[in-house]
Amino acid sequence: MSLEKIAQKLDQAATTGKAIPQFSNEQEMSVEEAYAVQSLSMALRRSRGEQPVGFKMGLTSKAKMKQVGVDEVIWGHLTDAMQISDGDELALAGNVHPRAEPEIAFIMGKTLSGDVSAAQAMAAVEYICPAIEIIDSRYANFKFSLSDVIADNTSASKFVLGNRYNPDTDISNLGMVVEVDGSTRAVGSSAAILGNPVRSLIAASRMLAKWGHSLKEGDILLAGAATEALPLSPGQSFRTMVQNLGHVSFQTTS
Ligand code: OOG
Ligand code: MG
Repeated sequence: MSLEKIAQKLDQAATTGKAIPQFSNEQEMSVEEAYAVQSLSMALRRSRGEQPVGFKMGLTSKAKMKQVGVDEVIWGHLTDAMQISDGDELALAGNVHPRAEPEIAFIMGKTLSGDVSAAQAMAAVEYICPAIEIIDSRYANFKFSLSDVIADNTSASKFVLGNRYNPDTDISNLGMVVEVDGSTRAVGSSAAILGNPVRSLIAASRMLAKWGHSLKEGDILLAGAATEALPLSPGQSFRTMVQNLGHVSFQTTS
């Protein structure tokens, strides 16, 4: 199957909510080819009017790597159509098998590209926010190889940002709690994200440059989940609290 055809199949699965078999069962796909598919599927989203708003890092914590059985850091694209407002409702119809996970987001104030130090990375950040990512693998049973998940835009579906905070807040080891309908369902620390979420920002700068992208003023970067993702069902209230950064939430409907 051509890379263009793979991008179309993934796009169709994402727009219809119907799972497809993972491509790695049928054919070899290199990481380079997988990022090319990701880029082709972004072109399809852009042709429908979606605007890029930044990037996401994935599999930056051991909990996430273990949950999906892939142990390499990956990145994907975010668009305006993926963002929902803090406290909003999210209809689950049209999704395959959505899950949600607690994250921290960076909002860039300046361009950041290539190999950078932690100080350079943080100097380019305008705000940090507590965040939730809603992921939805387009592959049956949420099963995929490294190349499969990259081609699938790293399972990106939706995201929610909480209030913006000044980046001089120390984010290296903040407690993170996930509540579903008021009950604690997962607990972690921002230190689970590559030891410090700043390392995810540094990795993004380096990895994006390799593929001809950079973080620009106003771009959002999701640093990756600190705990495993939790499956969603209709009628839930999903909330993440990050120590010193308040909370962010959304409600599911059918
Ligand atoms: C891949 C996306 C991983 C994260 O925060 O680790 C990710 C997946 O789990 O389906 O977004
Ligand atoms: Mg994520």
